[in-house]
Amino acid sequence: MKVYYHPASTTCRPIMLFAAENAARVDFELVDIFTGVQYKDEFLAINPSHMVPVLEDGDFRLTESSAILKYLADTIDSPAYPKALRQRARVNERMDWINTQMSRDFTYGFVYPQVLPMFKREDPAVQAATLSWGRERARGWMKVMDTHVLGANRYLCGDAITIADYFAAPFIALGDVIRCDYGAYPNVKRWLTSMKALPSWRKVNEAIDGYAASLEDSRFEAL
Ligand SMILES: N[C@@H](CCC(=O)N[C@@H](CS)C(=O)NCC(=O)O)C(=O)O
Repeated sequence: MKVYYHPASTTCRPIMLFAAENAARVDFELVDIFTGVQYKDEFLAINPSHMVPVLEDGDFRLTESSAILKYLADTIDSPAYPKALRQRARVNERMDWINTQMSRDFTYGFVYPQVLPMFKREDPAVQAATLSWGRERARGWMKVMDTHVLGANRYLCGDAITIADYFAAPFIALGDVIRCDYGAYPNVKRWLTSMKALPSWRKVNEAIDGYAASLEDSRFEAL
């Protein structure tokens, strides 16, 4: 099984983390998205949406990090993607929530416009409005995550780690780049600390941690 990836990509790191923690046999092939190779015909034939990750298993090709994680978990029969209908539905629910609620506002609406040039709005007024909108909505989702999604639970779906946790952690940890400390969200902070304690976390995240370090003189708005 092969996964086209980039080590700094927030949508690739959940797959890298899950594979590393579960000894899944995956060959990772670098696509250097910072050089624009994803727009060349060769890669567009692999993914017309010009994005990583992309999984290849024989002649089967799959895009979308959430779908890839589920496929990978099932190929190794992982308990992190339970088979029981309601447990599985809960994992799917959490992953969709991270993808379409939290990530849309926190990642794409608040963090990326501050740290990735291609997401930064040229007009300062538009940039300020984007960040203000993203921050307010992200604060709301953090509160929901803290109080209702996690609450006293150890992980996003209860007391056992699932692929929802592998999926969510790199998105939430992006707050480190803009120096969010999550003090206002103690359950989120506790959960993220436990995810960061996974043996593979540091290695999987070294590219993004290096990028964060390169921005240490920059000023950011945090939550
Ligand atoms: N919805 C996709 C998003 C993937 C995505 O945003 N990939 C980014 C890296 S994090 C990418 O490849 N960007 C290159 C581009 O847009 O040209 C998923 O979850 O897999």
